[in-house]
Amino acid sequence: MTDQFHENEAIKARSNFLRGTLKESLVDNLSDSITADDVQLGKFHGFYQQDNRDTRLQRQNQWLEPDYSFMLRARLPGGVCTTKQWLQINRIGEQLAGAALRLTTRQTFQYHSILKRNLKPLIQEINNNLIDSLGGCGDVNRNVMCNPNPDISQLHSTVYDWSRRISEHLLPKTRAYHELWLDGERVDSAVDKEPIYGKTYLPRKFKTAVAVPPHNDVDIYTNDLGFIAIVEAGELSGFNVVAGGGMGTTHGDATTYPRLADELGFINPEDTLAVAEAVVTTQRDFGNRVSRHHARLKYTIDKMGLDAFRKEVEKRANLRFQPIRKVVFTTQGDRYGWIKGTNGKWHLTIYIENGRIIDLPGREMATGLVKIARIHKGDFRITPNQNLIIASVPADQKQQIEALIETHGLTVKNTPTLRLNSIACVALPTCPQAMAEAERYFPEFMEKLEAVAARRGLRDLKSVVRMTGCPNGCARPFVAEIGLVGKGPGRYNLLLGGDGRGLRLNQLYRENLDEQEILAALDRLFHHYAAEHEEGESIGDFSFRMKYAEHPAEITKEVRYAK
Ligand code: SRM
Ligand code: SF4
Repeated sequence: MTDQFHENEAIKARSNFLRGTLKESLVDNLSDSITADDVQLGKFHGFYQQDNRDTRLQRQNQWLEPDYSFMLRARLPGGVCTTKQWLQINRIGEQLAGAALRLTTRQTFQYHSILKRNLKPLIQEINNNLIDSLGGCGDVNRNVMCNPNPDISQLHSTVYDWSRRISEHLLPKTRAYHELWLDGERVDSAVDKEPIYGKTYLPRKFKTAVAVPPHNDVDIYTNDLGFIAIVEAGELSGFNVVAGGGMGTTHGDATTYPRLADELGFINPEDTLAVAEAVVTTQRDFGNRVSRHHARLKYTIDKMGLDAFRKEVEKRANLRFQPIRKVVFTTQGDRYGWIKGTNGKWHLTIYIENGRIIDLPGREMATGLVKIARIHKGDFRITPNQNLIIASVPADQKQQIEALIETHGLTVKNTPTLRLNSIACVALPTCPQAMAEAERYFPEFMEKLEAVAARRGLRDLKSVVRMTGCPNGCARPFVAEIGLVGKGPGRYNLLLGGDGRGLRLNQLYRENLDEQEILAALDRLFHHYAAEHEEGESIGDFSFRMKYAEHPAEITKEVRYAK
């Protein structure tokens, strides 16, 4: 290992396949934290060390160590869990985590505010319920997303099976996870090996998703690797493979950018794992291990050139990509309400504000879902937009579930349309990267935005609105029709022009705006849209057609829409 590599490369190399000193760190009673190296290694086991940012300064002034705790992210391919698992996931959270369960934008769940001493019991408990957290985070393939598509359920099970198989295939093979958390037998490092990743794993995180057109709820083009299901005569005939998507950027650094994935070609289903492995190992060998800001696959592809990258993958997978098949995506968010599946079972998508499973006045998400899980005979599916599908409900149980939905206020009837397609990332107080609020502020912001829309006669406006506390882009704001990206406390960059299908990046409209400025800018846009949009034109397409991002100053000064 030369000095020029990023220090994380040395941490991985000397970690003995992700063991580091995690065992010692966990039993060190002098601090609620773990060592800096172990913080990096913990991610591969699914957890992050965090501290409460609300109390950080106060504790610093009192010479106290930060209020440390841990966040654990589970691996849940395709977001599918049984109702039995759901009940256990809740119980474990109540007993061992200090904050409400959180559904994520990648179809899994997170526990926040776990004390160091509770980390191991919590990991053991979720494993007892057949869920693990291996590769939930870290420089490996993360939770594999899959379109939950309840209305074509026969195909869903085939496609879901592929997402599960990809996830299993790309899991780290080290025994460290079993040894450290599940008290598995210690394995000699000489026999531990990583056939796909090697000793230093990947240069950076890696994300894979599987989509079933016409729904792009997984935002397939924002993933490092995407498989788009091609369906012929109701059967899966293969996948269009896309690679090199990613959202993360750094404010003020033009060498970092959001990027949509490029098309590699079509493959037959039996080649799926070989192609996934070939893309991963190409990234392993060609990715940037010096600068983590430039280490994602999107930069590797831009550096190599798409043709060279495709050839390398073909060589490693021992195949030739076939010409890409035509696909049409029509939607980006979730579809709410009851949908009847082809097997006669019913599926209900419910809105979970910011993915936080919490009881609010008139909206008891935690209690209601536990009651449903106790009687429901099908499963639950977490969507890529932090929502939940109560899936495979037999017709004779629909009424009973509907009654619980009504009693606990889980119906979408009273939720404004604009809110149904909007998401915010976690941000403060747990996220160390947050520059501005997101989840905690978003409901208040949306209420104000909904009032602005209503004033312009757009009460039923449908638009993909996404807010993040920083430009890492955890709520995929760069493919939103209206994106708000945290710049500093109370300040956001406003981006416009996504197409509502996840096929076009939006563009920066104006920078560093406070709430009043954002609402005023969007008021002008809404007014302009209400007066001049074409039949069926979305607000994202409208602002793109009107070239808002290219002329922010002129449009802002536009008198016609100023009042
Ligand atoms: Fe994320 C880092 C939360 C989806 C891009 N993300 C983080 C951390 C772990 C902060 C940190 O570095 O310590 C956040 C923890 C906050 C907390 O307290 O929980 C965090 N990311 C989340 C979640 C929970 C947001 C949510 O509201 O649901 C999502 C968990 C997904 C999952 O289940 O695996 C989440 N993160 C995403 C997505 C969306 C996606 O993958 O579809 C992105 C953009 C796509 C991409 O990766 O390009 C995303 N997160 C990042 C980045 C920027 C990566 C980059 O290439 O620059 C970081 C920072 C980093 O990796 O250094 C980050
Ligand atoms: Fe944290 Fe930034 Fe991700 Fe939001 S976008 S969760 S603030 S890293």
